[in-house]
Amino acid sequence: MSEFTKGVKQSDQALDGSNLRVLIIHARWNATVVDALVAGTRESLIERYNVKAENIEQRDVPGAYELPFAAQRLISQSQQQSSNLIANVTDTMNSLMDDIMESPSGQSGNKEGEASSAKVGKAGGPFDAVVCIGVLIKGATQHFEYISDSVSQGLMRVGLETGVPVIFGVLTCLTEEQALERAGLGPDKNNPGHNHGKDWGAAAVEMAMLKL
Ligand code: DLZ
Repeated sequence: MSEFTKGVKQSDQALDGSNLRVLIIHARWNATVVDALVAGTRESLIERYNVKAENIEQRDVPGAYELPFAAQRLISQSQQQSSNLIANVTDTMNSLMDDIMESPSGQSGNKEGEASSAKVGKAGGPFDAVVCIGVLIKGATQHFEYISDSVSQGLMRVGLETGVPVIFGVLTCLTEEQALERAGLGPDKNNPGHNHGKDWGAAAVEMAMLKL
């Protein structure tokens, strides 16, 4: 018998996601399967990799086709908000310094700087990784091919263009049964299949922490 086992081998690195901010975007098409995949992703992020629940943002879009656009827009917004916050804090620090330099005792009664610094937390920071989740099931027309192709290319492009890892959490299945099995919802209660969302959570943490 072959020793080959299909699937991803776990990373040898010790991965601690406790300081990461992760965005999950999911489609509303094929919701039963998508919901199970989202749950698998969250479970892996939180329970296996210690990502804090409050550092996971979740958004939904109509269908898988919308995932690349949503990822691009939400990543850009989070990066923009974060630069605005840094600019505000820098301004406040500068005016505090001016205050201190101008005051005869060399002290400032202004507590504004403290308050602003406290706002620079993970809650408002840029996303370290994005997991895009959808389920495409082949129908009688060419829709499946067009959407699968656009979504896979689009998500890769968003990741490369923004510098934020975008995880391809899109199942492209020929049948509903295939989709259910890949979300751990197969008909065999003893072996319902592997929930791929768990691998996507792991991939998000590993790619967010990628460094030399
Ligand atoms: C139109 C369509 C079809 C036929 N199939 C799916 C599918 O299996 N999974 C999915 O996530 N979305 C599907 N959609 C919707 C498109 O992704 C998209 O939402 C619409 O074409 C509007 O742009």
